[in-house]
Amino acid sequence: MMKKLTMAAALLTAGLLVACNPGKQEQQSENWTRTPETEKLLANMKKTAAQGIMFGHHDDTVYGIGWEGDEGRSDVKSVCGDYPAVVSFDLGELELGGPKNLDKVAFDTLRKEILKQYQRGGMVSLSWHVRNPKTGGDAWDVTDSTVVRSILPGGENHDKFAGWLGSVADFLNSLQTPEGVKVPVLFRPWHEHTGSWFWWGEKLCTPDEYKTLWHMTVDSLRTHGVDNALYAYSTGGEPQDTTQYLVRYPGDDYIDVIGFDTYQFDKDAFLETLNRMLGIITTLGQTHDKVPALTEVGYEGVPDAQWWTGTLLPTLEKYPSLSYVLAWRNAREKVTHFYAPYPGQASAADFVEFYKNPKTLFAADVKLYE
Ligand code: BMA
Repeated sequence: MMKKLTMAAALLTAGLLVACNPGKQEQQSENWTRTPETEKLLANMKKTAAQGIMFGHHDDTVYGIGWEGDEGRSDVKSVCGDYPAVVSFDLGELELGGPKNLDKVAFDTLRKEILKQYQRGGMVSLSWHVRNPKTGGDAWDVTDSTVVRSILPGGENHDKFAGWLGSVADFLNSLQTPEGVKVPVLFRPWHEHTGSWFWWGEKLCTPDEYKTLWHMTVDSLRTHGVDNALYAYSTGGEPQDTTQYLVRYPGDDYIDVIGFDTYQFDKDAFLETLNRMLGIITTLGQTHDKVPALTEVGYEGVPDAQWWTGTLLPTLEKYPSLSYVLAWRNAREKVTHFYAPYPGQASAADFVEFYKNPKTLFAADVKLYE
């Protein structure tokens, strides 16, 4: 009930602000602040770009190829000697209230690992492969194209979804050091929405519905006192230009990081997408004062032994304002599904060269909260 009322209050405020201030439609929530550490993170993400590009890896410290839950272990560290500067985790199924996420990692473990990454001076990004609130299926259930509408204000699943946002807020608010400092995170929900494989994807909702989904999400978290989050908007590789990239952009007041996700299948197509999209986010990063990042990338199984220094790095180097690049997970339960090397893997030696390059930054190279 509490959640319902808070949500209603936030949306009412949002509506009033838009009504009184039609020229500034984007500014729907006010009276929110960021913790000093969160401000530092944002400022340092911009600053470190001048030094180089931070390397990131999803689920890096919770499992890898042939191991799970070993204290301090990381496939990336086992190969090059340092942790990634960015570690990402997923909040999928937090909304169900169980102890583990969709990839069977305990939320208590995530909380501890997020704190450790903060103590290293590195950053944490959180995605949310949230279940389908209408059908009960997973994030990839696209059988119903009215799901987003159903959770917006007035929709039949609005109250249920408000509760789900409340559980995300509780988790983000619970990320604290023993001294009570809230750990800043980059929250990256509603990603790859320019494709249609998630229930919030392009063919599953209108641009207005998608933007309202974002406004509702961020306004709700802010209303719940989340002041330790930055927000990332990340498309797939579909947009052809800056105009297309911005079709569903929720507005500068809601977004801090602009990125995209793309994977290599065919090399030429991958390089074309990478260059086109990096050009788009570089331009928009400047004109909108946002931090550009390659929020997910990879070549499954990294079968090209020179991929890191032969394909990825030479392209990234052409876009010096880029903050970070993040490789997807090394699945311990699906051993061909990995995106970073592990000792003995075909691209491991090349990854060490990538690590040694002065333009790549790992955990020991960054101090994001000072
Ligand atoms: C996908 C795959 C899935 C996983 C999901 C969320 O890309 O890795 O196996 O469940 O991400 O992490």
